[in-house]
Order: sequence, then structure tokens, then C-alpha cells
Amino acid sequence: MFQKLLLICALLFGINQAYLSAQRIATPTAEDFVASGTAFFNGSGCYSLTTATQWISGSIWYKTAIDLHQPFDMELKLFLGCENQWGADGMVLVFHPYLGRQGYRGEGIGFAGLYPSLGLEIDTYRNGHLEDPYDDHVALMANGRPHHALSLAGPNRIPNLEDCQDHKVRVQWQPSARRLTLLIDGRQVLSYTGDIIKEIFNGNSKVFWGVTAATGRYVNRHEICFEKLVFTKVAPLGRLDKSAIQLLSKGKELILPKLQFSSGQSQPQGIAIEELNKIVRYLRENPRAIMEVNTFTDSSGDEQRNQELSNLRATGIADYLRSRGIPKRQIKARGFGERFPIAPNNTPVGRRKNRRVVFRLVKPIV
Ligand SMILES: [Ca+2]
Ligand SMILES: [Ca+2]
Repeated sequence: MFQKLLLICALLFGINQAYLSAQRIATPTAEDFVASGTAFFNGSGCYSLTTATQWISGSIWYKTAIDLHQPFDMELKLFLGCENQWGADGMVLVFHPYLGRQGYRGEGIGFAGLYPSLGLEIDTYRNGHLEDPYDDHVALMANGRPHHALSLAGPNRIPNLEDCQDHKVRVQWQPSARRLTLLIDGRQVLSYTGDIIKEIFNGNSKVFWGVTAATGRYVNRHEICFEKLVFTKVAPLGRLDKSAIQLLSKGKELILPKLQFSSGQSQPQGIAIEELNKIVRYLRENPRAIMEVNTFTDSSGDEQRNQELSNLRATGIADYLRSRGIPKRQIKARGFGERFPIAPNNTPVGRRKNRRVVFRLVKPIV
């Protein structure tokens, strides 16, 4: 029992510490994926998902779970066959807690029935009873339900993809903005903003992703190649240094000088994210702490605009902390605009000091 408890503690600690940093996989090999159904690795960084044969489906799944609290960026090349009018059925990029599963063939495109799941559908065959548009189309579907009355986004019509050509597909996830975007051949064709982790996966952020394809009465060849996968590897979250922790525990104000926004920006990026991760770690380790996050600007430009920007930055930080699993009750974020300067606004050094994010515990921890 004690050993079990230790193991659970170790796991929790590991997860608490974990965050994902960019890891590029140039050319994935067969070892990176699990292939199901008719899918097979063709040896040149590409997979065949289906041949042009009736009623089959094939899928590949990336073996390592990804954390939806972290961003990802995938660039793929998809081949959806040569038969336009009588070609079917398309491909779906699926996110699902289980590895290697397959949904229904035909109009289900290999993802229908997978629960819980999120499916980015690239559909090349019109099924009228599912409210498919006449043209090829994309949509974001929840929980393996292929009817478009239940789409989270779309269906959006796109130009014909069954043209015997490769098509560039890019999928990006930005957890701080909770935005998923899909680009085909360089054009954004779908965007969705929502709390995917909570609404679809019931709070579980660790999911697998795969690509499914299927044929039915009508057929096409479906293939996928990888241009670039930017994922994540586990690394420890940064920790606030001792003096910072002391300031907080005494109820004093803490400013992280590297936590800066570029001009006009309201979403934390780059080094600002690394600094915020220290706050994430602190709040995880002190779950009873309630943190005030106050944002200030310098006095350059319009006062009202500064107030608005500072409100947006406060919200941007709160959203980021929440996207890393910090409960809403632990964060009180507020923008003060150019009010309460701590240095003169007539020098660059002073203005830099005034542009700040101030952290303070509402109720100090003793
Ligand atoms: Ca369809
Ligand atoms: Ca088509």
C-alpha cells in the first residue's frame, strides 16, 4: 500500500513538473506510429491509409501522447485520390485518449463512433443525410458524431482535393488562446476556439492523435506524408527563486522583469511563458494560494487604449494559467493601464519599469 502511495506521489510530482518543449521530428519512421486496419508505412516517411478498394479503413496513431496544455504544429502532405465525382470518403485528424482505435468505415471516415474524441474532418464525399455540403469540406466534429448538425465548427467548403495531387495541411493548436486552426494549401479553412480539454476530454489533457481514412461504396487512394511535426518533450517547469518566494509569502509584490509583452501584444509568448510557468508551478505547489495578477503599462499613447491593453494582458495571463490547469479561484487578474506608475514616464528606463506585471498573494501563506 505504502509503495503504491509512493508511486502515485511520484507520478503526480512528475506530471506537475512536466511541460512540453518544442521537439521537431523531421522524418518520422514506422516506429513513431501504430498502424491499424489497411494502413502501412511505405518507407519514405509516408503511409498508405487506404488503397482504392471498397469498404476499407486505415489509420495511423502517433505512439506518444501529447498534452493539450501545450501548443503543437503539424505540417502534413495529404493525398486524397484522383477520382473527384465518385471518389470517397476522405480523412480525419483525430484526438482521442486511446491509441490505435478505428471508427466506422464509409461515411464515418474511420472516426465515427470514437468517444470521447475531437475530429478534424476533411470530407470528399457528400452524404446528404449527414448534411454534408456538395463540395469537399472541412469540419470539426466532437465525439465521433459525423452529422453536421453537431459540428463544433464548419462544415466549410473547400476546393476539390481529389485531384491526384498532394495537398499541404497544417494544424496548429494554441492552448493560451484555446484556438485550433486548419490550413490547407496555405489558406486557413477552419478555426475553432474553445475549452477542448474540459468540454471534450473531461479535464484530461493527455491524448493521442491519429489520422484515419476510409472508403465505402465509392473509393479513393488515401496517403499521408509528414513535412514537419513540432511536438513536445517532457522537461521540468522553472521554479521561482527563494527571494521571490519569500516576497510572496510575506504578502509583498513580486515583479518578474523578464515577463514582458511586446508592443500591442496581449498574449504571453516566449520568455514570458517560461516566467509564467514558474507561477504555474508555485500555484500548483500551493493550491490554497490565491494570486493577484495586476498589469500596468507606461503612459505612452492613449490612456484608454492603455487601459484596454492592460485588461487584455490580465485576461491573457489568467487564460494561460488556467490553460495549465490552475483553477479560476486561484487567480485574480486585473488591468490598471497607466495608473500607479512606479517610475517617471519621461525616460525609456522609467517607462520600462512601469510596463510591468505584479504578482501578490491575496492571503499570504505562512
Ligand atoms: Ca461525407
Ligand atoms: Ca472532390
